[in-house]
Amino acid sequence: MAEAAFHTWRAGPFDLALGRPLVMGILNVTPDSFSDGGAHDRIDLAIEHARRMLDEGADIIDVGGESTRPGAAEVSLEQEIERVLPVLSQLTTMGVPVSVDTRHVEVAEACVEAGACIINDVSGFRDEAMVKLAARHDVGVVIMHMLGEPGTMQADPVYTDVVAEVGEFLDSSVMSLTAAGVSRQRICIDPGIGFGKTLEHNLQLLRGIDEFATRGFPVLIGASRKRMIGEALGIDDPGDRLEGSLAVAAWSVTHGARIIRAHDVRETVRVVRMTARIASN
Ligand code: HH2
Repeated sequence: MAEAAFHTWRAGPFDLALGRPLVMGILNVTPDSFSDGGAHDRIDLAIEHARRMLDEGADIIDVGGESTRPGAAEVSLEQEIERVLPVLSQLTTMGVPVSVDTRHVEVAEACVEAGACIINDVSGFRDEAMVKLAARHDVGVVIMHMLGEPGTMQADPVYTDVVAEVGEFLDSSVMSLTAAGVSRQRICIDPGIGFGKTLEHNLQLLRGIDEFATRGFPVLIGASRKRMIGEALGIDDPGDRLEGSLAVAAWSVTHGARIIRAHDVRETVRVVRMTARIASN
């Protein structure tokens, strides 16, 4: 197992220990996310689900109000804020690390002001305003790679060397964040499984995790229930992709990933803890 260069990931008031892999529980407060759309789009249901994930061992709750699957409905900024803010505010008062999954600076800003300790930006801090926001606050950041935009990203994605190209993108985002004043201890990188990638690209990225990990930042992998698993195993129903998701989680932590973003927290926590235990020789 590759060594994490940092022992902790700094995220606002939290120093998240990276001695064991962390699990980020997914809380989509959307009507149309690809696997759990509509399941938690009422505040009470969302909080109940977050509590369940925390009981099951989630280290971070990732709240998102916009589905980024291709074909998802457009959401206005006001709508996205209306969806995430009440849930996120309530969770932050519980003293748990909460990240906001958004590519919109206005949403990120409202959530950081309400206590979100991580900005999880699936567009990888391409927006200078998002970089400046991160620099103004002491939050953790997840830089994720996405090819193009959600609506069109799966239309024939092409790379010459996907691991190298995704790595170059992440490096350049790291540079703009650190140049703006974000300390390296606050940065986490994510190759963006399924974001403008074919099945083969996703497999290559998973084979390349060690290479991302050698950059010295914690690596996050989010493959939970994704289409790549459906394609690899011939399973259409995202709810039936648990075993494939767990296989990716075990592979990822073995190869140096430190954070796994997951829908099925109980099972994922058990798998990553067991895998890490075997590796901790
Ligand atoms: N994947 C999704 C959303 N946010 N963030 C990071 N850092 N990494 C990921 O791989 C990632 C992410 C997409 O999955 P999901 O939230 O389950 O679906 P949807 O976009 O349909 O809401």
